[in-house]
Amino acid sequence: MLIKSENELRRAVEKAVDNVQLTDVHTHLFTPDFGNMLLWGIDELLTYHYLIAETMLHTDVPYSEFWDMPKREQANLVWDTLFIKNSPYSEACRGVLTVLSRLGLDVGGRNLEEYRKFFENLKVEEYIDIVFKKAGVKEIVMTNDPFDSDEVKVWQKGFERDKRFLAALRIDKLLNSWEEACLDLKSRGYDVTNEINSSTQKEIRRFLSEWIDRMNALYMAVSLPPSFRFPENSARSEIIRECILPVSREKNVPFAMMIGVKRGINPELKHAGDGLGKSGIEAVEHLCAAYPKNKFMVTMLSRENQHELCVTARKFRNLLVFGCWWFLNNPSLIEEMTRMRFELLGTRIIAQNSDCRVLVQLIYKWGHSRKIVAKVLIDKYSDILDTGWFIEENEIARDVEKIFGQNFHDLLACSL
Ligand code: RAT
Ligand code: ZN
Repeated sequence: MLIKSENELRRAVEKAVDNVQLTDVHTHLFTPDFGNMLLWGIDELLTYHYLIAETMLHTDVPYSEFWDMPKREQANLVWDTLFIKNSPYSEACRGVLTVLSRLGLDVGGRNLEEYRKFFENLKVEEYIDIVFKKAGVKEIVMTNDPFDSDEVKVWQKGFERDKRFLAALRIDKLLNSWEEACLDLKSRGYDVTNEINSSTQKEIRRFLSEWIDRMNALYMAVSLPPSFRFPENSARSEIIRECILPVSREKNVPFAMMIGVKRGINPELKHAGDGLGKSGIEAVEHLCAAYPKNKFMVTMLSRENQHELCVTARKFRNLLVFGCWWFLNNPSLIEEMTRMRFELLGTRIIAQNSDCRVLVQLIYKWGHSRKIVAKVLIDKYSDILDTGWFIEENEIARDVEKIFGQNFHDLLACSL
């Protein structure tokens, strides 16, 4: 159907964006086979680390006392502090309200015990179906750490995978703490030494290939500090050059870099204590130019890096930018970034990923992002309609499919 008016445009874009069954390329969710690694209840939702960081700004409860509390008490403190003693309009708080509302709970009742009862009456398997359906999510990519002993046990035991859960091999330890990774690999029978000589390189490649096969991992991923440089004289650089890049090419699994995190700027906050910093784009430029047969996915954490990342992504077909990561996953910044990406990269982006740690967050993270992406898309189509260009409804649906997942699958499938 041909779009003939602004009203029809708005309706068509909203329909396409609301209905697209999307691929979430980066989450921290797991299948139920991973036991309590799959977080899903109301107490998990309230103790999301984004909310813990906010809670600790308002209370004088010592950090150590907070960490010693049982989860339910931590959740009570978060609720009381952020939802009762203050208005919950921060993005992370608003997310909880969106979730409660979309699950049909009485948000205005402000009754935490009632919400708890609702979740206690659900089985996790049926809950997965409900959440995927409400969020319009077709499949999600997990973050799978071959250095996490609990996770390793599950993979080694084997399980029948729910097809909606895809895997990504996370290699932070290998690239950010080589000495520790080396000890770990040694204890698991790999013949490695601290010095990264050719036999150690071979063993690291063997380790990566085995885990990619075992998990059927779609890409390898790492989070990197703002100081990340490539090439440079470091263990990280050497492992990337000699191990990651060749395995990535051979196995056809892109190398995803998430650049700009400063781990533990407030160590007392534990996993809620990370910050960010501006990075350089040169490493990405160099990798894409020097390794044209390698596929890269990149997201950067600092707002200041977004423009140069877009410009770099214009130059290299082996680079796909993805998502509005972590501290950028806020409406004002998603809108700004999405606008800039559409203007510089057209339809060739992965507009968003959820980074969910708690299953039910899929509902709000995608609900909120879809609205913003739709709004920006309407503006962009409207600008081209003004020139006399025509647009068909199915062209809008095509574009939306791409930016919500198809571009990811196309990157995996393409030959360079
Ligand atoms: O967004 C988050 O939950 C962070 O804690 C990180 O996990 C980050 O997304 C990452 O993957 O390192
Ligand atoms: Zn993440």
